[in-house]
Amino acid sequence: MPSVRRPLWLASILVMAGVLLLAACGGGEKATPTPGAGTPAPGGTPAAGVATPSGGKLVIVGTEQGGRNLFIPDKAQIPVGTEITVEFQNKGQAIHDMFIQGTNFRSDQVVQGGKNSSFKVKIDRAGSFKFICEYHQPEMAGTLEVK
Ligand SMILES: [Cu+2]
Repeated sequence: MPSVRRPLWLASILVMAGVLLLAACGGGEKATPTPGAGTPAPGGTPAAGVATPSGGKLVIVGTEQGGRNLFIPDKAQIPVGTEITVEFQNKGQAIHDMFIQGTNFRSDQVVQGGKNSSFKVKIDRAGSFKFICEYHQPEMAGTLEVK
């Protein structure tokens, strides 16, 4: 009788989902970025969020926080077919760079701590592009939406 089998089937799905959820929560991959790791936290840091161009200029920061190398923010959005100046600011101590994969657009290959590197970007097709620091990939990466 299907009326007997169905609840069992449902129950096992629920158990599996529960196990998956537990596994997802238990995974230590996303260690919470706890403050106090010597991170200078300037008031105006654009924390999460998505960077968008202002006056034709898009600012992306590269830095280190809590032993990690990262872009802040790690999401940006620009209009399709429009030239944008990306100002990559290295506010960390290590060397970083910024390269938009699948394009020829990139910062200087060596951007020392405390230095900036500006470059022009114009992408004529909509899509999602990954940008990386070539020194700290895959950890240091972000996503540029062109739409
Ligand atoms: Cu880097």
